[in-house]
Amino acid sequence: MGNTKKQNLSPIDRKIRWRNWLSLTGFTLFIFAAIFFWLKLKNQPLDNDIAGGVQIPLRKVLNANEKVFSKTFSKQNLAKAYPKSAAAKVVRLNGALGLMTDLDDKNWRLNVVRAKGDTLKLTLADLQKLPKTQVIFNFKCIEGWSQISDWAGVRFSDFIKAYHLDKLTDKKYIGLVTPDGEYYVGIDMDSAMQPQTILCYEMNGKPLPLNQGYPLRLIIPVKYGIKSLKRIGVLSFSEERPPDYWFERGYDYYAGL
Ligand SMILES: Nc1nc2c(c(=O)[nH]1)N[C@H]1C(S)=C(S)[C@@H](COP(=O)(O)O)O[C@H]1N2
Ligand SMILES: [Mo]
Repeated sequence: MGNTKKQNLSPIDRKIRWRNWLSLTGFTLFIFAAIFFWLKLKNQPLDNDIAGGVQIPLRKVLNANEKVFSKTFSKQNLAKAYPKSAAAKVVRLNGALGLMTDLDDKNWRLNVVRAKGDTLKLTLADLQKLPKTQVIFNFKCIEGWSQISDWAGVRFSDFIKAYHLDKLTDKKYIGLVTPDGEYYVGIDMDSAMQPQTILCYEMNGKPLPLNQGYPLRLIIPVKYGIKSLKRIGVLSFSEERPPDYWFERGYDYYAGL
């Protein structure tokens, strides 16, 4: 009987049967292969150096992913760098809030508030002993001008490491204030720790001019100029947004580019 059935099959029916057989076999093979690879992966050694270790082949994939994402993140977050030849010789000047009183050069210190009643007092020489980083970028003011300029100082993140302030970077913000308290800004920690943010003491390879922030200013290329506070007196760390001069006057707190 079966024979007659087979003979009676039309070419179309045969094709359907053949296809059914093929897909069923293919699917079975796929399941076996999946089980095989899963068992193989399960028996791979763990990367035991970390808590909640995963199999080494999986870790390799995770590492590759991480590389891609950290690269795209930091690229997005990096201000364009320029060659020295592009930097202005005559650097624009803007804003003198907090610079109106005479600077007491001898007694100036960078006051780093580690906790209430615990303030680290640093001289300019202390900061100059740390590795120097040069930053040449397009400085942008919210008033509408921009200019490529050349600055140097110690990376904020290098300064943090050198003075063992790492724990304080768990806080959300840093606050900067001029010695007279007239100008003040708040900056989110991620931007402060970005590798182009410097505690700056040089412009075009020379000490900062008085009106551009001598002895120490912030240079933060991922923000508008308002955040690059000149003549830093006090640096503090906080979970809440520190007061910000231009935020109080209606500008965006973040002031990112
Ligand atoms: N102490 C202080 N820092 C300041 C300002 C200010 O008025 N006082 N103005 C800000 C603004 S709006 C800009 S654009 C830059 C200008 O820096 P420059 O004078 O070196 O060009 O400084 C910023 N830092
Ligand atoms: Mo500005």
